[in-house]
Parts: sequence; structure tokens; C-alpha cells
Amino acid sequence: MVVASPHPIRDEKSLSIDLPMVDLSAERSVVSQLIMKACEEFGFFKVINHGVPPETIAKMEEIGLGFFAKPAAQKKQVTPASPFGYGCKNIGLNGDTGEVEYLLLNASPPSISQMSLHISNDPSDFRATVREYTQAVKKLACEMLEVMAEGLGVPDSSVFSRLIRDIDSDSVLRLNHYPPTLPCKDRDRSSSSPSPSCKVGFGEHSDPQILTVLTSNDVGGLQISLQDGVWIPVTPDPSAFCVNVGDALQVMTNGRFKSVRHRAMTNSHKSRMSMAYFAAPPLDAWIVAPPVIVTPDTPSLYRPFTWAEYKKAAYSLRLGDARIHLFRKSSI
Ligand code: GA4
Repeated sequence: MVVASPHPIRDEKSLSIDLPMVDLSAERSVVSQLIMKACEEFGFFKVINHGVPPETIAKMEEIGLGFFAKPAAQKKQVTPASPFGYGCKNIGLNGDTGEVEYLLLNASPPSISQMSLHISNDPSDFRATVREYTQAVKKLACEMLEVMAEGLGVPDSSVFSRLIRDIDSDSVLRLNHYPPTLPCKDRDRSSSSPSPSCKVGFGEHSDPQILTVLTSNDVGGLQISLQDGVWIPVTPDPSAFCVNVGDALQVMTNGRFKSVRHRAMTNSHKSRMSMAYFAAPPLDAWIVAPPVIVTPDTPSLYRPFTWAEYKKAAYSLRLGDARIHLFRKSSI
């Protein structure tokens, strides 16, 4: 059953958007239609009845909140993010900053095991929780990628999911914590303030990978930009995962799906935590559209490149710098 309109509804009062909502327990053809439309028009959608057990999400959240609640000195003892590890305010390698602290982990089991030794006082619990969560969201990402391949008419429906299931997949898990931006005394005084002072937590960017599967607590902050300079807040919904198309999927659909720019703002009064799984291919995988998608009417827009090449370009630029156009065929 579909529980919400496939068309995003703009709520004029709060100026936020209800992203297309997909109930994954609905009939496959309905799910497929909704996902295809959402990826083509918004690059974002939400999923419910996604099969990730609430306990798995709750345990992961508990581990994340527990980590961020530690004293700053202890958190800083964890490997500094370069790019994996703990980061505070510094994002990426080129001087980008934001009001955010985060844990960035490579999602492969050996890497999780190794990082758990630096991050937690109870590494085996940390390892088990992160592994369970990443396995569950990876399964969800793969199921959605199979629906997408079918919807695109690709004969091999595992063409995208295979890259994520590959043992060498370069997927990452990121926990972002956005502390409230007002100091405590101002928070109390201005609790009824109509214009709370929100700051940029994680600046404008698009995700380089194939697909992002994100959940957050019930504090808003995510905003998407469907039009240059216009920011639409996404209503928080802890019961749903927010899914978005990454740059690599835009390329692998020859521009049919949109990798949409987004950012995260802080809340002046409440702290926000989000957990994002970025589903990525192995470094040596070619990012190319399956032949059925490239036709005489829709010629290839991008030159072939590997994920390693794209990632290198992404990491050599500033957060907000557009990258996909660097890989477009110059003749088009
Ligand atoms: C955006 C999506 C993911 O959070 C991330 C980010 C990465 C980082 O924080 O190290 C990047 C950013 C993200 C895109 C451009 C580069 C790389 C910071 C940055 C300036 C982990 C990712 O893969 O790309």
C-alpha cells in the first residue's frame, strides 16, 4: 500500500517538503514507478517498510550518541579523519569547515574491526553493531538498485547492486552530529524566537557515490536544492530512510536520474544526528551506463571513467565544487 502522495507536497507554513514516499511493502510495479519518478524528478525519496529492524537502527544510534557524548579530548584521540576517523568542524581535505562533528568509516568488515579498536571501549560491541547496521542498509540499497535497474529496462537487474555487494566495494558509513548552535543561556532565552540562528553544518554538495541511504533523529536540518539558490528543508522522519541518487548513478543512468545538491543546517536548540551509508563501487569499477540506456536518441553524455578516477577528482576539489561536468563528453 502506498501511504503518501508520490508528488512532494510543499507545506507553505513551514516551507518544508514531503519527499516522495515509497512503501517498499507495496506491489513491485507501484514501488518501481514511484522510485523511477522520484529519481528522475527529485533525486531524493523516502522509504518506509524498508526491512531494516528498528532495533538495529536504535542500537546504531545509541552507539553514535554515546560516542559523540564523550569528552572532546577522548574523541580527538581517535584517528583524525583523513578521510576516515573522527572529524570536528573540518570536512574533507581542502579546508572546508562546518558546524559538525563526525565519524567516517569504511564500511568493509575488516576496516570496521580495525577502527573499532580506536573508537570504542567495547570494540566487539561497536564492531557487531556497525556490521549489523551496514549489512542491513547495504541490503536495502541493493534491493532499491535492483528495482531501479528493472525500471530502466536493463536486462541484468543486478548491474548496479553487484557493485555494492562486491567484496571490494568502497562504501562508507558516516555518522554526523550537529550540536545546537546557540550557547545554553541564549537557548533558554530565545526558545520562542521566530528566527533561530541556524548555521551551515555540512555545506552544499552532491554525493559522489551511487546511492545514499540516510536516517536521522527527529530534528530537521537537511535541505535540498532543486533549483539553484533555492533551499527546501526536508521534514525529518525517523521512521523512514531518506534515499538519494549519487553522482555515479547519474552517470550510470546517462543523466536520467539526478544527483541533487543538498546541505545540512544546524538547529539552534536541539542536536541532530544523522547516519548515512554511501553505497559505492570498487575503486577499479567503470562508471558507465549499461548499453540499453545509451541509444541513438540518448547518446552517451559522459566519457568512461573508473570510480578511483572520480573519487580522486572529488577529493581534490572543495566540497561545493561541481564535478560531474568534468567527465562530460566535450562534444555535447
Ligand atoms: C560528501 C559525501 C560524503 O559525506 C563523503 C564526503 C567527503 C568527506 O567528507 O571526506 C567529501 C565530500 C563527500 C565530497 C567532496 C570531497 C569529499 C569532502 C570533500 C570536500 C564522505 C564523500 O564521499 O564525499
